[in-house]
Amino acid sequence: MRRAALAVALVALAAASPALAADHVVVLSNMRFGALPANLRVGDTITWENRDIVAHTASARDRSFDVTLQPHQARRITLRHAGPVAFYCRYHPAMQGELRVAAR
Ligand SMILES: [Cu+2]
Repeated sequence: MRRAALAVALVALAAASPALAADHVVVLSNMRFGALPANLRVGDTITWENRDIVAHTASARDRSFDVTLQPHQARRITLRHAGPVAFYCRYHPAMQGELRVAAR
């Protein structure tokens, strides 16, 4: 009986241990967002890397993130919420995309 309780406790502990968060990169170049990472999870980070000679932003429509990227600047955000997150560039609204973030 006691051993069963211990086994249950160990399983619960394993389930609560988060897998390591991953770091992802999205490159902005030629006035567009590059390939978007798959398998995003809450707690992961995205580094937005602007390779253009003009400023851009990576702005979530739900306002969960909003970074301004000067030319050749990179900035990192952490994904805080699960679900689809539509985003765009405030300076160039035709630049847009959607992240799909799974719960951890
Ligand atoms: Cu832009």
